Amino acid sequence: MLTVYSDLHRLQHGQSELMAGTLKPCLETPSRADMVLDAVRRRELGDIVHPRRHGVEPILRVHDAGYVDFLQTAWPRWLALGHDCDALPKMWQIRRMREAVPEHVEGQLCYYSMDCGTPITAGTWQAAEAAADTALTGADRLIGGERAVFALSRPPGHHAARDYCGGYCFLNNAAIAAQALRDHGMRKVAVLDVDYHHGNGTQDIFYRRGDVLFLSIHGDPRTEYPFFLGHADEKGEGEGLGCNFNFPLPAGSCVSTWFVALDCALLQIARFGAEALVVSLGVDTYLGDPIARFRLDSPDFVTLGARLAGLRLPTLFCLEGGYAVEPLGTNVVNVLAGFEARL
Ligand code: OKP
Ligand code: ZN
Repeated sequence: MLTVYSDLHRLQHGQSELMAGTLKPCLETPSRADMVLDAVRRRELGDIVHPRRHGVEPILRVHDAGYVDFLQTAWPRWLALGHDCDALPKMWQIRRMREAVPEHVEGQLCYYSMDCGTPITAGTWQAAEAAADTALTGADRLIGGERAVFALSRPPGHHAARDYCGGYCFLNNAAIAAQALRDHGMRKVAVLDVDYHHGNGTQDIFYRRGDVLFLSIHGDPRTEYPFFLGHADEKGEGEGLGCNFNFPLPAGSCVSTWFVALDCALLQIARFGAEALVVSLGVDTYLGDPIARFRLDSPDFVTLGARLAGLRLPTLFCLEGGYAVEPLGTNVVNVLAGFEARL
């Protein structure tokens, strides 16, 4: 399988995220991509290519122009305030407050963020743009006839919505790629999110769309991050009604429960008549993950890959979460190898 990778991911290296009342070192680190790239090489998955630059147009197909402008300008504007540390928001527009974009960068940081775990740093825009280019190059290859491509995208993307960042995500790589597949002639595209956390950003982007099916298997938001989206009764709206499927599972769910949900999701993808599949590939479903509570073991990821291959669709894998850094490469490449074994 072809891998798309850019070293520019290193430009996103935040110092800290707010966790349990204190600032802790960021869990979403450059070493994550190093581990995955290392495993791709060790297991001889296939060629590794650099992304092609696509510019801002395909990003603006799914993201709000004001939000993109904010991401591009936030760092110099933050520095101009005299700060010498990463930019993190500290308040939110909550119920009954005004939904208007503030003028000051500090207000905009709050307006355009979903949490305080997603620091904007000097290189955030460049890294996020490179991650989007990585997914877009993967989409190009699928259009060109490739059966499957791995976009080793970092920072991840699935929590980034039309106009906000959060959950370590800035640009929604999987959504940008799914839209590019649509724009290049794929009539129906499915996005399947297997990360432990609900893909609220991807759901937000496609919620009113009938041409992109979104499905997510994740820890039940009644107890798990991101709390405010990902419930089973979110079915889509308007044209998109019936094109959104959430499979929330209790924290601590066992492997067989997880695979039952996967089978339900795969059935819906087949029924929808998708012409291509984008997988938001988070492996924080791993039993050793520090911030998630499912129990998949490393060999289960091979099974996951094989099941996905059973759909017989052109498939783009976009890297999302997974914070047990040592086994991260093995778990990710297990999915890809399991997929190839069935092709
Ligand atoms: C990103 B992805 C737990 C803090 C959780 C946010 C989690 C973001 C997950 N103490 N903070 O979906 O893997
Ligand atoms: Zn996650």
